[in-house]
Amino acid sequence: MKRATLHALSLLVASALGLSAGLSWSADSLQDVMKKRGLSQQDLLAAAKTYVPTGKRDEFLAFSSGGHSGQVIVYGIPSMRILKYIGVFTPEPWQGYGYDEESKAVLKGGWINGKELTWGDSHHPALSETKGNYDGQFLFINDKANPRIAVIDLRDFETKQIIANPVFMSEHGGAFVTSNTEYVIEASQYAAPLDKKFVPLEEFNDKYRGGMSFWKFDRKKGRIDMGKSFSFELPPYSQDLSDAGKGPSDGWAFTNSFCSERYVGGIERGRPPFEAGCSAKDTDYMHVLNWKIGEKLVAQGKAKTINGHKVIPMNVAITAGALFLIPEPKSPHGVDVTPDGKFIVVSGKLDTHVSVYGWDKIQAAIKARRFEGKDAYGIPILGMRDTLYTQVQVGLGPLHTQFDSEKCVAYTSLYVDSQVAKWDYCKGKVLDKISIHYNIGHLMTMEGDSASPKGHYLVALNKLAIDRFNPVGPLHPQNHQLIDIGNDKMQLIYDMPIGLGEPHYAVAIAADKLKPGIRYKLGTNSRTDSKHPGAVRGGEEKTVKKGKKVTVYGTLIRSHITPEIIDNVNVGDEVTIYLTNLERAQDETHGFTVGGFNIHASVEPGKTVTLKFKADREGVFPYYCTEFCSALHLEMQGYMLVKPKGWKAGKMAKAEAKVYTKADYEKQHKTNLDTQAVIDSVVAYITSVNYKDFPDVVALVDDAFDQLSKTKDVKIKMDAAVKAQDWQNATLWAGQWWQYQVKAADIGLRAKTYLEQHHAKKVK
Ligand code: K7E
Ligand code: CUA
Repeated sequence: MKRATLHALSLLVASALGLSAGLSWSADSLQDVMKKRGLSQQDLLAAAKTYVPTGKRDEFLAFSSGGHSGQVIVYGIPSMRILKYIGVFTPEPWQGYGYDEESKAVLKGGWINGKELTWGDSHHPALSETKGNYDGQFLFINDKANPRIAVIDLRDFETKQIIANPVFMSEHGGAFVTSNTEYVIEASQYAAPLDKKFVPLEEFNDKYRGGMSFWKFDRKKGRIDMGKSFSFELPPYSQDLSDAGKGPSDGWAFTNSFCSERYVGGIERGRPPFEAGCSAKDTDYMHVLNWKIGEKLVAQGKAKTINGHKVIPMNVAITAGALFLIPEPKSPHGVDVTPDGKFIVVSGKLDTHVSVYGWDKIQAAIKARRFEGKDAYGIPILGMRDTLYTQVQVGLGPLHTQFDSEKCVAYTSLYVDSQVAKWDYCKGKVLDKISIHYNIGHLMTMEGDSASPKGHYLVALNKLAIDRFNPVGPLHPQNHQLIDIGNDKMQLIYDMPIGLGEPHYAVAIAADKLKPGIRYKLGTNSRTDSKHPGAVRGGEEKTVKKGKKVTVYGTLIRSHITPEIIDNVNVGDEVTIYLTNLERAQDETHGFTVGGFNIHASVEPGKTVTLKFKADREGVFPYYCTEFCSALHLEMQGYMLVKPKGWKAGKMAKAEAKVYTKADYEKQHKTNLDTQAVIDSVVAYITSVNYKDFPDVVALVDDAFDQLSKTKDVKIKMDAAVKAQDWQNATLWAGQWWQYQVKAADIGLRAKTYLEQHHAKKVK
């Protein structure tokens, strides 16, 4: 212990004085490395395009669906480095998501029928938009299996809300946002009765329904307002993906369908399976809906209420001119509105074409009431010939389309061909194709579904990886491939394995549009964005016992938890622990757990969390900080003692004998003075340069002085012990003084290194 202490100090001194081990550079030339690793010029070019040197950052941030993991994966482009998994529909222990009370409340919002759900089949993330452009404020994502939508705030990358759809049994066409994020769109998938009651399949056509929900987003609160939301009732056609209109088509929404045959299966009864019955016709229907009219219909009281949710009946929407159908070929998947809002691109999975519908043509047909008929529910059908602008043969199994910064240029994924087609929707011709590995689903260009796509890169989200990576068992990693689209010819530049399946869609935003915070206002409940009633400041910590309820108001700061002992708990008591992280410093997160109770919190600077559990058994329960936050992190610990029934304090042995002498105190005191000299030298350096020009360093210096300021109180206690010749406490308080010094020195050195690396200039 003492030797380790000295060693740590000598390291501090050495690094303060700028001493470092001699650097030895590898003598490899680029040619050597190429030869050794079998790399081509092309490989090198790809590496140079994707490599992000240490300390540098990515140009774009991608938010990928985590698929069945129910999470969102955040990674940088072009480096493809994973930055974070955001817990959304699934508990995520590192972030304490699902293990503290605040996040449990968020997850509870997504319970269905009182049933806890701990996973989701997340498909489509959507970034909030202003005038059709990404604004970097919020992210939404859907859950196909349990029809739900989640709201993530990009100020802290935390999930704030999960809502369950009250009228759908499954969904797929979410999350998509309208041009100013007025609404988050969610379309159903497999039809079912909207009231969620039992109806035999024989009554499928009459009683089963699809729908499209419009979730009102309150941007100020950063939450969906379910009370101001509504849905359109739709035929049981297996609605699929959706998109919102933009520019000239703003106010409208589109969703397609893949089983307008209304087939109900029954392979075990000798009937042809769903796949045959649902792909019998040559065309399905694109649904064209007007949500602005929908809003008015709801305001006029023309919606029904089903399960507490406003639903606009089909006949009401038809009469109001808010609902139309257009035939689309054949079992389509994606429906994507072009950046200018003038065209709608539909890909038929079983067709080799993408079909481009002209918005002006659709509008003209609606205006002239030029319908080719009505469907079985009385919805007017616009003619394909009247509305189609062009069809382009792109290849086998077209699924999804994204757009380039270059006008009229689009990219469509070809599932069967395992290719991406680059094509021009104005001229109606294919420009280039590239093979991917393998069986691509979605694809993503930078801000590629917004009103102003940025070009540069495309990511292919492939369904199969097959032979791409080191084998890790029969379940293979997912494969996201990065493609350079900055030139006429597409170039594949990176394979990125993802160990979480199955990501369906992803969205990428220019990194400089995101401005996440680094700390919360002290005492914040991050899941409600409000002041936490359990928050306390340093010095206000307390433990309150009322009957069988023990409530701890605690704090965390390098490197101690207050309180360190919780000893008023009896078996059967309900324990609530509030913890506030008092840190202001960047990245100084503390974690917390008491073993055996399935609780965990990640407490970022300023945050307050609640942990709750029943002390259902007697014993000694260590608790500790779970993030390696500082040199004395392991010592950031405590004990909760749970007494058995009827336990009475008897005669107890003294826990610790007095072991320290005057000599121990003097030795520690001298160490402190030496350390102070190191700190002074670092401070002298920092103040001798223009450190105030570096906000990061200013924050570090503030933090270091904050740590040092705590020594004042400690020194008073130490001096009192010295005066009383209590060498035990004098030595321990001297040790605590040194702890604060070490933390301050640690931060100070980080600041000094930063300044040296950024060539800070001497000031007078
Ligand atoms: Cu094509 Cu759910 Cu968007 Cu999968 S979906 S690929
Ligand atoms: Cu705080 Cu480890």
